[in-house]
Amino acid sequence: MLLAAPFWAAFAQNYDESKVPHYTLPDVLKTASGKTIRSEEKWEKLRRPEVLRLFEDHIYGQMPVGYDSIRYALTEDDRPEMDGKAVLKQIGVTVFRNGNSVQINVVLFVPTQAKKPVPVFLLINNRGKDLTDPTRAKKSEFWPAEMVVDSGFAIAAFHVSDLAPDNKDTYMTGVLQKLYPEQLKKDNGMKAIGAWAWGASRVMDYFGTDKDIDSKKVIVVGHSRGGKTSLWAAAQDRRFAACVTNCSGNTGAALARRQFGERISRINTTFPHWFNNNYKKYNDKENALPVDQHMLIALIAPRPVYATNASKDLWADPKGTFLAVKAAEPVYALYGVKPELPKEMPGIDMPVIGPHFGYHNHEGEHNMTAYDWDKFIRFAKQF
Ligand code: GTR
Repeated sequence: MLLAAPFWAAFAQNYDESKVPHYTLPDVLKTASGKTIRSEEKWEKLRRPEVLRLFEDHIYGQMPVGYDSIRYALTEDDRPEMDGKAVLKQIGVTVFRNGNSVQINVVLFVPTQAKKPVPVFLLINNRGKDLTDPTRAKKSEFWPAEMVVDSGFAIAAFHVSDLAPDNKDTYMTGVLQKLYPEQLKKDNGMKAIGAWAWGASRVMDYFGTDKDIDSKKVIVVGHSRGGKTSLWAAAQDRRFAACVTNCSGNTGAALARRQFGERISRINTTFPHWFNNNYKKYNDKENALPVDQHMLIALIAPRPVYATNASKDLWADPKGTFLAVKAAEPVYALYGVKPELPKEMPGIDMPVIGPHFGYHNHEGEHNMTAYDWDKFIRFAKQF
């Protein structure tokens, strides 16, 4: 008798390097019409827009441009915090379109002593709101505001739930239904991750108006699903000066074709509200994708990118992440950026820090910690 495969068989993950299938990455430098790109100019004019469109159409969805107006209002008066080392600003960024609005709540600490305008780290917070507690009653390594302020940077955060709830049944109740309902009707329309990245760009709009902040030095940071979002935000919005993608794994910084750890079929089943409808076509068909994740990193070129992993987080495929960053190097080379990462993946806790590429695989579990932030700060100090 033939037994039907158990339901979890489709989700069985491979953690065995020897079982990684042979694969060929799509050539980031070859256009759809077969031209090989050899210059920065041709990349920007021909290939970059093409690659961006492929990611929109097949994975993250369209990034809507345009709204009727935007308003920035303090939700609390600015006040000194951290024993006077920082000023706390809390800003409501309200975006209006067709009579509806969405408010993004931004928490921002600006170091008092630093010369203004200051560079800023912006965290896309996908975890508990209390991790970015403005009162500092609760402190966390996930967003170590004191440490970042002490190193002379401002630090900001917003929570993804202001844009789209991280829930398959309610994700559409934020930006999507209120501002861009047409996106919900399209197979290449954005969903939650697109909406979160859109939100990061609206906070970027705000930074452009804040005299304390150097809006040319905004580093967008995300962990895991937030790290998938920080990459997408930096890829499509070139105002972000640099990107940190922490343990972002599948459909983040890790190569899909390795089929190691989490796979597209699994992510699309558990989180059907993250990526567009078209992406579902690639369940168990990684090789049919016209892109792989090295091309997402390439879209950020020549801006610096720091990718991390945790040694016990095989789900997020540390090696596939390193290889994706490596495979983006040819596009950076068009801008005159020499390879900075070694040929082989560096060992555990052997960070390689910039100036254009950062990578480390930290001993431990899937998380973002003070260890990681310490490296991000060192990375950011180089540019
Ligand atoms: C997991 C998911 C990963 C990653 C992670 C997280 O359940 O499979 O892709 O996004 O959640 O965000 O912590």
